Amino acid sequence: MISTIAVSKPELQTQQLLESTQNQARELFLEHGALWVKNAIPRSFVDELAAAYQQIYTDQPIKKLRKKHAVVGDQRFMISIKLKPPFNDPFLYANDILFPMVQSILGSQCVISSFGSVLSFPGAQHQAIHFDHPPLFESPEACGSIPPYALTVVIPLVDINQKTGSTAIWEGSHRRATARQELEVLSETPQWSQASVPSPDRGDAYLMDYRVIHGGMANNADYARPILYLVYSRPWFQDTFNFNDQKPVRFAAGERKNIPKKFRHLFANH
Ligand SMILES: O=C(O)CCC(=O)C(=O)O
Repeated sequence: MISTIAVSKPELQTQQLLESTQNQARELFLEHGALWVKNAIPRSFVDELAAAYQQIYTDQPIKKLRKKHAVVGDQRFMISIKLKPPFNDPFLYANDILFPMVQSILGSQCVISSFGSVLSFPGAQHQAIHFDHPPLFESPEACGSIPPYALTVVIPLVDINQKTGSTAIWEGSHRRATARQELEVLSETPQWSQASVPSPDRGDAYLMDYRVIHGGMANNADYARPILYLVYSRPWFQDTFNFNDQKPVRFAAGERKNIPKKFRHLFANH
């Protein structure tokens, strides 16, 4: 993957990005529509999230998951996370490393559009290649030239490798006026080898512009591949495309009040 950045040990320890790292991250993201951020979150925290996720979601009978959650591919589910510990934590949704990067891209007024996960079970086939949202405007030139309006931060809960499959990303497609035709061709004849493929370890994250062409790859491992995602957007954007049956953000009873006051605006649309 071309667009990659590593958070240094001192940055991770002090939980503060150097201005130069933040600027570099922003430039890379704007150009490529994606960014693989190495060492973004302490692994011990990711392992805590992974253990909770497994118990609450992965270990459920597949029949139950199919009934309650969106099916987004063969043996692949999109599950809105029920916000309660350890998920209801500013360290996750307003992370000191990742959130300033997001704000530098979407503006300081950005909000959380959705908070969920994609769970691919062993044997899941490649997903259909897609945009996360249909183009906002009729004009392809306009769509490619506006600044980002929404982006997804993906936090893998297992190490991602060739076996587990990753998310294949067509870097730069968010800005191409020809992206719609490109997607049509890829939908008929997928060319997975042309895509950029991050292989993040636990603790890494990757960001994707809502306009970038991408698709989840097959899971050929013998264990599930859960990834958490946080979609941030400019405050005016409402994702009516992905969420009609399930809520984009789900609070467990009594949990909303545990959001620190200074972060409540992030949940203003929910
Ligand atoms: O499974 C993945 O890697 C990506 C899933 C995805 O892009 C989606 O469901 O929109």
